[in-house]
Amino acid sequence: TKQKEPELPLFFGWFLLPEEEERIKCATMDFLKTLDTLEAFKEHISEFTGEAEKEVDLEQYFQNPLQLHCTTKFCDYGKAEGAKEYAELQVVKESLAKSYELSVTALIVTPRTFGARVALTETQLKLWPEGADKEGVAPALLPSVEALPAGSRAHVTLGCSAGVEEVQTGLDLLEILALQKEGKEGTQVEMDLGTLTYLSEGRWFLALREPITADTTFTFAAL
Ligand code: 2AM
Repeated sequence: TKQKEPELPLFFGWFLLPEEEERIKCATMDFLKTLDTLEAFKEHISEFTGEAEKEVDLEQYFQNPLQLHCTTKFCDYGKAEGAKEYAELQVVKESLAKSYELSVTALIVTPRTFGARVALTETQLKLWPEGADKEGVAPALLPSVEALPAGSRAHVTLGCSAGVEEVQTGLDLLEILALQKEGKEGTQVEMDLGTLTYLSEGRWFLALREPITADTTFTFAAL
């Protein structure tokens, strides 16, 4: 008889502690509330609604994920490429259940996703799988993504619009970073939290003046 393989989780990542989750949700919701009242945002409202003039309540527009986290490796219970290798890495095994402080340096909003960019430290980058940044990236975007520093895709999904899967947040973030690198920034607005930049097709990037930190635990989710 075949020996049973050890089971692999859905994904590994840094999970925000419950009290941190509440704090981050409140701060980021306040930003959404302000964003949809800005004239600059209203000018591009049709990219969210499909119609000019129509209003959008961004707090309703994005559905909240169950538990805030920053995915390191999506394993899909072992079906994803490199899942087993990742789970067996010494650094992964040693890091399970350990505490990490994540630093959120920017927020992104697109018609599909709402997310927080995470700036990984050298230590945290050791848990970032090689090649993770470019996984599932459209061929046209690959060269720009390959030119970005490792870990550029690291993020916390804060919400997705109806019918959009969470994996989209990282892809939206990479697209924004690539556009920035090409100097394709549009309108800029100074906000209390930082500088908001428009990057065409309903994409917005808020560079935070002060990073928002969050205490997390590195672990896996089986659900
Ligand atoms: P996220 O990290 O952008 O939020 C479970 O589905 C988790 O794994 C989600 O948090 C999701 O997106 C992430 N995820 C799902 N599919 C993925 C993929 N193909 N590549 C990377 N991450 C993925």
